[in-house]
Amino acid sequence: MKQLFVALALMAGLGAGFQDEKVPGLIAEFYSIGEGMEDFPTVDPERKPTLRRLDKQVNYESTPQAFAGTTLTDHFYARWTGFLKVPKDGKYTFFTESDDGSRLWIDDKQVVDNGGLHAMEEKSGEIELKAGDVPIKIDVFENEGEAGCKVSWEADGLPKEVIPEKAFLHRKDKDLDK
Ligand SMILES: [Ca+2]
Ligand SMILES: [Ca+2]
Repeated sequence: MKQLFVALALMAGLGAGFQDEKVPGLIAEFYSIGEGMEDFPTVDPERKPTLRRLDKQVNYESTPQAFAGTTLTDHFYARWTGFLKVPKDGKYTFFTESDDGSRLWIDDKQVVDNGGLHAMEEKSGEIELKAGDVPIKIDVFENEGEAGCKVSWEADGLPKEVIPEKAFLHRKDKDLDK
């Protein structure tokens, strides 16, 4: 009996270890919505994404064709989740430039609101951050026409740039990280 407990405790420990480990990239989830939208759709949390993959950054120029290596052209929703590596304490400005609407959250606080129907358009927001890893979420929806999404940051001593690959992490995923 004691051996069984030890085995279970070990398995639980290993499971947690795998999940806790952070590795480069963001988890990207794409949903085909199948009808026109004027703002962010509500996606059933139980619904499986049309496509789930890892993305190194969010840096997609506007295109009238399929978006970012997917087969989705119109009427879709995409979400990127993971962690942002904040290099040092300070005030950060985040920017999303998107077609159509996009939003950005840090640690469940919405920092950028760039919603609604529009061509490539940039909006920004500011937040005070401490050095370390903070949860980040970005989402975008595409109604019709062109679609694109680029996410940048800027801070004291950090000129505005598309957030680089090295700043994104996600918790190791059993399907995406083998
Ligand atoms: Ca389109
Ligand atoms: Ca569009």
